[in-house]
Amino acid sequence: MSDDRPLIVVANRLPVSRGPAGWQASAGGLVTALRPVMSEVGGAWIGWDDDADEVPRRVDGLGCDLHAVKLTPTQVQGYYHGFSNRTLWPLFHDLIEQPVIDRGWWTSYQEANRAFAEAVAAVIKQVPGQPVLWVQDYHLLLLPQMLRELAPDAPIGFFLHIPFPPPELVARLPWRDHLMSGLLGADSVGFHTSRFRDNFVRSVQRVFNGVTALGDVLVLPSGRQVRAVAHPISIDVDEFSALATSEGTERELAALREQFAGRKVFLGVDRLDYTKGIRHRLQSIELLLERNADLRREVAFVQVAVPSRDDVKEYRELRTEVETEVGRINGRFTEPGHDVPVHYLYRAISREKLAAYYRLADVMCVTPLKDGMNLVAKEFVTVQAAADEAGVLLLSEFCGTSVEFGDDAVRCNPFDVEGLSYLMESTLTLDEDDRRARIRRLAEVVREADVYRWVSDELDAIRRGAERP
Ligand code: GDG
Repeated sequence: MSDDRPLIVVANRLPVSRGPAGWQASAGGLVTALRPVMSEVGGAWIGWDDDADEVPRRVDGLGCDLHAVKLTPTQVQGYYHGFSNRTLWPLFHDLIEQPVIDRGWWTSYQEANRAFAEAVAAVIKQVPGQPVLWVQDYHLLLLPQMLRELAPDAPIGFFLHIPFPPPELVARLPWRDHLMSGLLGADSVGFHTSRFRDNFVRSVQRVFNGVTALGDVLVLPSGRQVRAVAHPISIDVDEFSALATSEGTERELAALREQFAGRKVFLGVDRLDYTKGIRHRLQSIELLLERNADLRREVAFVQVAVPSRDDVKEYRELRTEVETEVGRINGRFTEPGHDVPVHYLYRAISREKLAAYYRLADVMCVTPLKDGMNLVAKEFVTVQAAADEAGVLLLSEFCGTSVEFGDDAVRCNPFDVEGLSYLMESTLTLDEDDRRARIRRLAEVVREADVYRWVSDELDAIRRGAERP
């Protein structure tokens, strides 16, 4: 359906932010994934922004119109900080933190989804023909059904960027029926992996009687059909390959190579989120250095921790814990006259610097406790292969990426802190030719299924789902 129909993407956020130089396209998993596509097919992007009245209609490099949804402070608190980030996020990530059930938040979540639906209705009137509506992520689980009521014949797709949990966890939500009905308003509901898709299908069948699953298709008691599909998200491979050897990246890399000369570099790049396994990773690093006094001068750990949701209590606590652990490791193992073992950057860095770190890394630690996909892993292998580097990817078995990557990544269980520390140690002795060959094969996997493939698979599923008999 990248035919001539306009595409309306609906996501919690608009893909822009306001910096000192004005409005610009912003960074982040979802934005990274959709930007190339929106530039190609055009259309509109609807999302919430604090400064809704000031958001410009167009921003360079996005290729689509922007429409901002206005929410009241109470709605933002309940819908976003509350229900999305403190109820759904922990519940959908296997209870790493305890989800909070709050009726006021649920009211705000419904109101906010309704505000998004009204915004979509207004935009539909402005675009020619029947647009394709593509809803993104856990903030908007109710929206597909609301849109179905507004535009009964519109092709509607939904994609979930985070894991979908097993039915036993969904059952904890007092509003599970509403949420499942919300999703079933779509023609196609997409997930990163078939395990998440199967969890969804089983949850629907547990919540509603009389739903049959025939392959990818769910047949509802009304006879309506909904596709449930698994489409792993990916990256723009050409963009990251070019970035790998760009002038800016080479410049940054030269400085980093000088700074870390003579040391092996372990790298972590994550939003500062409790799902990403940063605490466990640091504990493994502590054990590694405790066991190996010789490594204290020979290895460096760089952790880029991008600030995230710092108005949520659990995230502020996580930051304190991470910073305490970094301080403890450096306090215990820094030797006078030598550099600290752990370099902790609590900020986002430029794309060139990010690519330079990807190239510098001897071992990339992608060790989430649970992650829908994890684009950092895909970016790392792509950048490394493009520059003919020979780093190692240490990859959690609990992220979507590990389903595609198989044994060319060093697979780990991040809950096993001691085991992880031994695996870290073992990566230091891997043969260079073997490492380079693995990186190449992993990069090939990413190239075979890049972000363009993801988008075309998704849009195709929406089109097929919308072909009503
Ligand atoms: C959610 C799901 C799923 C990171 N630090 C910097 C920076 N980044 C960019 C990375 C990457 C993106 O942010 C992070 O994407 P992830 O996929 O790793 O993680 P989430 O943000 O949790 O994304 C996840 C994703 O949605 C897509 O569906 O994979 O499972 O949780 O692109 O490069 N970019 C820059 N500076 C940084 O410091 N410029």
